[in-house]
Amino acid sequence: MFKNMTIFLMLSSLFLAGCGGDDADTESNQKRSNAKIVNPESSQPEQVAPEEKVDEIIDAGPANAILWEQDGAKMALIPAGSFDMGDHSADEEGQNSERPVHTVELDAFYMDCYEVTMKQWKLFKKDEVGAEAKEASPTDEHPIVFVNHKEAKEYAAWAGKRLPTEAEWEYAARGGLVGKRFPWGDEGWDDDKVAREHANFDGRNGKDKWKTNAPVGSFPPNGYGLFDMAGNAPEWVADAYDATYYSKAPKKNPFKEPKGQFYQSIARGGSWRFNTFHIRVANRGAFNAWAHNGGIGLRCVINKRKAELALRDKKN
Ligand SMILES: [Ca+2]
Ligand SMILES: [Ca+2]
Repeated sequence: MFKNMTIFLMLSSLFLAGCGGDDADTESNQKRSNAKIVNPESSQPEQVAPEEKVDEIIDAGPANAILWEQDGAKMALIPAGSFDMGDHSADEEGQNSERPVHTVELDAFYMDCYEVTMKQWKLFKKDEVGAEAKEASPTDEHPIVFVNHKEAKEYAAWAGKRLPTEAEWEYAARGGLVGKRFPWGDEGWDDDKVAREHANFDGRNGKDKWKTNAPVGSFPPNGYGLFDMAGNAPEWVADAYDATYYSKAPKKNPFKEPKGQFYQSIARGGSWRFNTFHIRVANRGAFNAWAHNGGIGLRCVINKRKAELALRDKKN
């Protein structure tokens, strides 16, 4: 109990310090806080004493995270930084569109720890889930799939968030590893036994028991506390697809803005329907933005500063 309280006080200070100087680290401010710090690696919130519940601090792990009230999503902090985007393999195993490898700099953001679930989608659109989605995702804990790009953006806007840029998605999926093939490392390419310990993709074996989607979070998270960045639901990103974008993208916060209605966007992370080639972190899947037949889902992000301002506004 004493230990829990100590951890809670330390984390309250940490989080509130990031919200600006007018959030003095006082007990009253903490009690009005809407910030919820959670451990993205723990599937169940830790049992906490009543006085700690008042402050809505649940738990904390190595990655700072918040609970986003509108859709109840746990979101992990992805720190500002730079990374090398694209296919790093010496023998160019990926597609031409994944090269050249280029350095990208990104601002900090929060990302949903899990793919958006059927349960969350139903909060947004009551009873509007298609038959194909229900078949691929039989319970509320499975990811929503078979949404088009417009619907994915509408969900993100409803939740007060946005889709990640393609660069943000890949940076987050790498989980702090440098130049690796998958979110967990390089292993699992020649023999997919290792990959099955980490991801749900085509076929079943080992920890991968699913023919279609698995409930979100059925495999270990990556280094940033994000689940299912390889496999399970493929995930829409915000950008329009451009096969040559990597040779001309700006270094800082790159984003290829879609124009009009009939553009192609990109799904990342591969899926339950495809093999290990598609669950590589560098893999880019181009899909018609208006189509539902890609079996694609989503997860959302929000800029760090924006999230902190939103949480502070709720307090006032
Ligand atoms: Ca499978
Ligand atoms: Ca996924």
